[in-house]
Amino acid sequence: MGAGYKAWLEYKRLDMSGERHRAYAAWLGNIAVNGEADHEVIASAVSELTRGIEGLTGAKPVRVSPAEAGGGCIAVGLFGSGHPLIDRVFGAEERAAAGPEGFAIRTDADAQCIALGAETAAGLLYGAFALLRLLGTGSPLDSLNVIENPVNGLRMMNQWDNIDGSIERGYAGKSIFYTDNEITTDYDRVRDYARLLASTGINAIAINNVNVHKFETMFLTDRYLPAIAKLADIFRAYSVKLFLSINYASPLEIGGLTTADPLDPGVREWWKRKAAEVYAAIPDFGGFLVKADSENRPGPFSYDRDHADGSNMLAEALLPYGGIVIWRCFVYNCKQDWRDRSTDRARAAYDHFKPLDGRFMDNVILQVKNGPMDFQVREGVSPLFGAMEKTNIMIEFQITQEYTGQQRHLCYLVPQWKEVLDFETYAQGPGSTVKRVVDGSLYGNKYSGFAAVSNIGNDANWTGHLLAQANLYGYGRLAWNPELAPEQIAEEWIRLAFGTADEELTETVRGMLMASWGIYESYTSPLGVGWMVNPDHHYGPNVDGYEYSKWGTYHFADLHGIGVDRTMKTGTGYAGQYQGPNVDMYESVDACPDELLLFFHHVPYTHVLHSGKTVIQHIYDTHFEGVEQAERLKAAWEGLRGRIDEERFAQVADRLAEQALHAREWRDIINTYFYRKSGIADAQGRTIY
Ligand code: GCV
Repeated sequence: MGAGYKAWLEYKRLDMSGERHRAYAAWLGNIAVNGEADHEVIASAVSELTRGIEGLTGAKPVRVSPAEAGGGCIAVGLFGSGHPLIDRVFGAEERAAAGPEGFAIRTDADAQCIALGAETAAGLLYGAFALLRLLGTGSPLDSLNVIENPVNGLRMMNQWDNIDGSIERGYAGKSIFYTDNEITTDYDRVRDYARLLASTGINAIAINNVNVHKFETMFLTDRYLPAIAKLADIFRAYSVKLFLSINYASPLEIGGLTTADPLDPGVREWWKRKAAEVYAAIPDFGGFLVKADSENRPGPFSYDRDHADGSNMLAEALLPYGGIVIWRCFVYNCKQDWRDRSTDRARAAYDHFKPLDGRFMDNVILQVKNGPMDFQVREGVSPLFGAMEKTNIMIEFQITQEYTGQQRHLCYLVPQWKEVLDFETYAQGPGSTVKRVVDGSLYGNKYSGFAAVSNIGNDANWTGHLLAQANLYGYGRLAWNPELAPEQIAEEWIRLAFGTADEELTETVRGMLMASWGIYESYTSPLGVGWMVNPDHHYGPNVDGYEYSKWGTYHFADLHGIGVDRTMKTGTGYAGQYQGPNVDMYESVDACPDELLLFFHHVPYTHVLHSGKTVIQHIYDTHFEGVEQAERLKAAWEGLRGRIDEERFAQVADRLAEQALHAREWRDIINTYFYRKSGIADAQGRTIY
């Protein structure tokens, strides 16, 4: 097991000589459970508590029955299951307050226990991890009184793993799920991943890439289903439901049919039979995740049908088993002519899906990327959020850092996600934030929630860049509760990963994480315009890399100016897809926030920003500053030498050194490009090549 493998479940020994931690001992000697602890999810909770407490305190708690508990214990039990301590501690009100996946934790001096109660086994598991988080971050135990429920129903992870062991946009090694066209039998690693996910509250996972190729199409057959069922068994013990990405053309490719037309009775029958087979192998199977008519994947368009027809057909097949269809809205023309200025990729998802509102079955959820383009360091928020009153919507984030430094650069993304979630859509007047669309409360949806593309692989520390673990951790925490502050999430991760006691370390790393998104943005593509990366692999600067391509990703820089005119008056009209005051804000070059100026407007280089700087000077300044800040990240980490074990220290030091060097490359290519285009010199006379 390499350094960083345990991630935030490190359970590093607390300094037990301090008063607070000495007081822990009074509570943690026994775990009192009744017979229900044989339930596999409750067993996971108890085993994690045992493992965690042993690591943190050095003393392994003993599992006892409630009758044997004596003075001082953790009592773990379901409400109403006859556990005397749980019955005694939690009254009707608390029981009612902790919903299906929620939990209650209370220290009760009279009952001499810390009681952890829940309505369901999943709730107990989340409560166990919450209690361990409290211990690991040094909270006092003598007056705990916590009731928590997840805000979002679905809290999902999307793996873009392929059966050959590769991972699309994976930056942390190979897949932990597949090798050489077979499903892994390294169940320990999968179990440890399930533990990491469950510890942050994740409750669903799609285990294969949304681009479903030849062999993955066969996941729905006997060739793979039994092995997939074994993975489902592992995740089930951590209350994580398994989903599969499916190939829309499966009836053709593995079914021997001549069509995949969603209205063809034979096709519908085929999917029903498939659903029956999948549920026979995995009775609690979650459902299908579908990328259709997107980036050359097959879909209903081939048959002149729309996305409601396509998704409803699958939903009908899954309905008898309680399964759901998660249908992605990343649908756009990827064979655009760059000469055509009227087509705007940013418009595409809204244009395709908004007219279908009200036509989707109840067990269909549309999965919408946070922005209308593709996980850029900065882009607008997708205007689809709030636009579909009668449709279940979930949000898709990208934890893997495809466009944000590929886990070679530090980029803590929680602040970005938080900004998106807090975005005001005005769909139902003020207060209609994105987070209320995706938690289902704005329109009272049956299904809703979060999905994100995972950033893990088989690297020893899971994420390649050790500090990128904070994104994985933070995603789960935010899906559980979008009100959490990015600083708090960062601090939790640091204390859990490195140990709670070192304040200087905590402060330094928190500062690095919090500054990192801004730093990355400052030396890469400016003012929301996006891209400027090398084609295909998307790493490193290439200003015109996507300028004359078919992908719809342009900046339109010439000698006069730069930016995409997305206004209604003179541009693509995209600004009009927003609602309420957002329309005017984005339509107006004066009201548009600086950071999105070039996303919405084409302006001269001499245009003056709200900051008082011209666009060109902003580009130069941010790129020079960004490199200095990247150097400072490196220096800040260097200051922690000796406070962290050598291996983990070195892992991060290497990446930060690479980042600082690579930031120069970005700076010089971007600055030189715009100097050559505009002919305008840097006001500070710094070197531009
Ligand atoms: C899985 C972008 C990525 C692709 C990805 C796609 C998607 O285009 O570059 O790798 O495909 O998004 O989200 O479907």
